[in-house]
Parts: sequence; C-alpha cells; structure tokens
Amino acid sequence: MRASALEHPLPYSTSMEIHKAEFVSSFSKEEQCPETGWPEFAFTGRSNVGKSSLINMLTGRKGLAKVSATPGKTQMINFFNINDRWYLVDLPGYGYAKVPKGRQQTLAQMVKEYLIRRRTLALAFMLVDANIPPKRVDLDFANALGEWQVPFAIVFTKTDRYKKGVNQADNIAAFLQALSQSWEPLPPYFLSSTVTGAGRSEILNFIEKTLRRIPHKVSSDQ
Ligand SMILES: Nc1nc2c(ncn2[C@@H]2O[C@H](COP(=O)(O)OP(=O)(O)O)[C@@H](O)[C@H]2O)c(=O)[nH]1
Ligand SMILES: [Mg+2]
Repeated sequence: MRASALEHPLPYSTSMEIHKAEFVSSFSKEEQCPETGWPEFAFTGRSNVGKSSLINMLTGRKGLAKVSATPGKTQMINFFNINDRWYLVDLPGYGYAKVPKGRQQTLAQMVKEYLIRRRTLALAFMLVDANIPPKRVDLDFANALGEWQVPFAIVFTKTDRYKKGVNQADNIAAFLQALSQSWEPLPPYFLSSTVTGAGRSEILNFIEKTLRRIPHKVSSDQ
C-alpha cells in the first residue's frame, strides 16, 4: 500500500490530528491488558454493527482493525495505540447466534470484566445499527453499562444505507425514547457512516473533549 493511502483519506475536518494509529496486541482477559496509564475508549455493540469499521474510519487507516463479512470474528480485546497518548479498544460483539452459546457467555464475561475493572477506561462507545428498530439485547446492554457505572456514548451506525421501508430517523427516535425510560439525561449520541465519513469529526472532537476532562499521565517517559 502506498504511504499516502495510510494518511487521512477522508476530507472531514477535526482539530484532533491522528498522526499515529498502531495495533498493539490482542488480549483474552482484562488482567492481561497492558498497564499503559493512558486513557482508553472502547467500542461495544452487537456483532457486525460496525465496530471495527468505525475504528478504521476514525483513524483514517483502512486495514487497522479487521472488518469481516462473517459476524462474530473479533473474539479478543484488541488494543490500538493512538498518538502514544490514548487507546482505542475493539471489543468482541454480542448477540451473534452462530457463535456457540458457551463461547458467547465467555465473550460476554470477557467484555463485562474489561468494562467493570479497567481503571483506564475513559468511555465506551455503544454502537447501534440505525437501520433496525430497537432490539432488546441492545437496550439491555445499555442498561448494563449504567449498572456497571461505565460512562458511555451511543453511535448509530450505517446511516448511508438506504432500504425501502427502513426509517432510520424513526429507529433512532424509538431507541432514544426507550432509553429515556431509564436515563435522564440521555447519553451523548452520534450518527455515523464509514462510507461517507459522517460522524468522524464529531466523534473525534468528543474524544478530544473527554480527554481534556479526565486526569491522565502527561508524559510517556516511564
Ligand atoms: N454501508 C455500511 N456498511 C458498514 C458500515 N460500517 C460497517 N459496515 C459493514 O458491516 C459489516 C460489519 O462491519 P464490522 O466493522 O466488521 O463490524 P463489527 O463486527 O461490529 O466489528 C462489514 O461488512 C462492513 O463493511 C457503514 O457505516 N455503512
Ligand atoms: Mg469487529
């Protein structure tokens, strides 16, 4: 691949410059994750909702996180070093029926333990497909995040898709309406498309704002 293809292919502007985005490693347990001291932003959501694609879109590196046509492929906690100052973490998805039940439970436990125990977790993005009406499994997961006291924001994905009979605005409104039964105020939310780049600058600006708000290391010397 030409070096220029690794730079920002998307023309959307943000004050957040990503000059480094590098896969670190995959881990199967929270205890194995590295003690970097830098803040982490984790991506959660149903299998195939677009977690890995969003990581690639945000970083402007197409092949950074593995995107798969087969759901249920990411079965590890994947760490990406951004600018030597923060991390993006790609988590296994939930709700994919073709992954055997026992394995699903193991993955759910892995995700839960990471989210509950990880002291350097700044925020979780919970991804929801804008093209489908609210699903119980997603609403339950949002409520679990609350129970675990994990700060989170929602990203409604695949907004570029057009299908007759699908009303994204209605789906999003219905999801937020369902959440408002247990949340006041609602968590921040974004609309994204990895095809058009929609949502990129908003999400990066939000990450930047979050980074400025939380205490963290000021040097990577030790
Ligand atoms: N049209 C469209 N397809 C998307 C978008 N994001 C992801 N996809 C597709 O959805 C599938 C699953 O994406 P992936 O990132 O692997 O989902 P993950 O399992 O949540 O990591 C792939 O075929 C992607 O190309 C999007 O914004 N728009
Ligand atoms: Mg993935």
